[in-house]
Amino acid sequence: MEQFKLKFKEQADKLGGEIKIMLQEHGNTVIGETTLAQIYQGMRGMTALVTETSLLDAQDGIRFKRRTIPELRAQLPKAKGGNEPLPEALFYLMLIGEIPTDKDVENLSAMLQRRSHVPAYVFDAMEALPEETHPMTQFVVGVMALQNESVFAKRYADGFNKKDYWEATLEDTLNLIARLPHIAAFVYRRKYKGSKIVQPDGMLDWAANFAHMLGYDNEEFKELMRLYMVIHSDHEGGNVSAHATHLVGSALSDPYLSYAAGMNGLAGPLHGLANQEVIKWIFEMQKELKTDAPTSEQIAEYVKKTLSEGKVVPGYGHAVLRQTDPRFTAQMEFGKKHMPNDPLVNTVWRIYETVPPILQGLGKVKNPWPNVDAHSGALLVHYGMKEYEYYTVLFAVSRSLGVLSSLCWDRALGMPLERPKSVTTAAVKRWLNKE
Ligand code: NMX
Ligand code: MLT
Repeated sequence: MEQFKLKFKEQADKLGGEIKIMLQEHGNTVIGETTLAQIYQGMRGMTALVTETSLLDAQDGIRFKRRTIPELRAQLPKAKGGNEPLPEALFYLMLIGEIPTDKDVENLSAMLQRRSHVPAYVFDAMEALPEETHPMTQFVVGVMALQNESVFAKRYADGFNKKDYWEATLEDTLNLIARLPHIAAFVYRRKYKGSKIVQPDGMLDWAANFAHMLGYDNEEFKELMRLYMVIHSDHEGGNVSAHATHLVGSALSDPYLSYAAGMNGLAGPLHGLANQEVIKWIFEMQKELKTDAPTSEQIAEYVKKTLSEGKVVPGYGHAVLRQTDPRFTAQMEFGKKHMPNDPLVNTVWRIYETVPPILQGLGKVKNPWPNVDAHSGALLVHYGMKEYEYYTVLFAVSRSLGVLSSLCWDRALGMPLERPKSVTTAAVKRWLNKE
């Protein structure tokens, strides 16, 4: 068995042993209370899940093994000549729990390269869809077609021991992560570039090769992809895509089925699709105001119009965060370094100065600050990727690193079927003696 798998198993056995003892000693400890409002209002603030890969703090943002986004950018290994962290290194950190060496990352990149072949029938399945089909739908159809390759599903059908679930899950995870950039690039090239497919370059790291297959060989764009793939990878377990992947996986649906379920959640406009909504909203504003560089006053008026139409301002607000998302800040830093004078990027920064006080003034928005989606599109447009309907596919490729690592932990720790209790409002009334 590969060293990487053995290392993960060692970590999982250690943690599994600790959890067993913890539950024997403290299994009945009460860690919180649930209010009636919480079960009607999206379970905000209700601790109900265990996710090992990352932890979100309302002020500091996401941490991976206690490391913030700026710390990851400083500490994770980089590509030769690059400054941004390699996503393979973060994947290693989420599974093995330590910062890998350059050699570890090289081995992981090579392992992914070896597993990256996508069978032709997957592309045929995607080609059967009308070209105008949303890129996220085409992408998920590709993932679902690839499910035929699931090692977990085959071994389960043959009847395998539950002690081996983790290994088949990790096997599928590595294969799927290796192949997703090919499926994603195929969607882009098919829909927007007349199906002119770009062959992979086996010498490149995972994110750079993805950029190359998309047709972007600019070194700066490759750096952007490395950063993008790191910062979008995981956001603890309660967000829609992570939670959906975990929930579906708890039925022992294999990683292909579970990941596809999660990505259907990512495709919603309050979640990952917000990144396309942000750019669409800015383009519409520019068109209406007939300027590429709207002033703060013009932006404020446009925001008020958006709100008066009963719409949300995309890219702003968050269910848990209560500060500017450090993933937004990381992208802003990238913009300041590589494109300080880009008019669209400058508009994003002007929106950042303008929107929070307006949302604050509504008195109901719990977090008026920008999230990750407020910035990503403008950086992509700078390098020529204007097809905003495609953006969530990039998010989905990145998110595979987090949600699939989590699924490996779920199976290695023997996590059970998830099945919370639900009630009817009539039952609630009976609790309250109102009926
Ligand atoms: N623009 C206008 N209204 C907002 C916004 C916003 N950006 N954010 C929250 N509100 C409203 C929200 O719709 C709700 O109104 P009502 O009571 O009339 O239904 C009220 O403020 C309270 O909502 P919160 O408790 O602050 O937010 P909640 O936790 O329910 O929702 C989001 C979080 C992220 C769904 C919400 O802030 C939103 O819709 N933002 C815009 C969409 C977006 O950027 N999503 C991307 C999230 C990041 N991601 O990648 O997943
Ligand atoms: C995410 O990255 O998943 C989003 O910020 C949404 C969330 O954390 O709820």
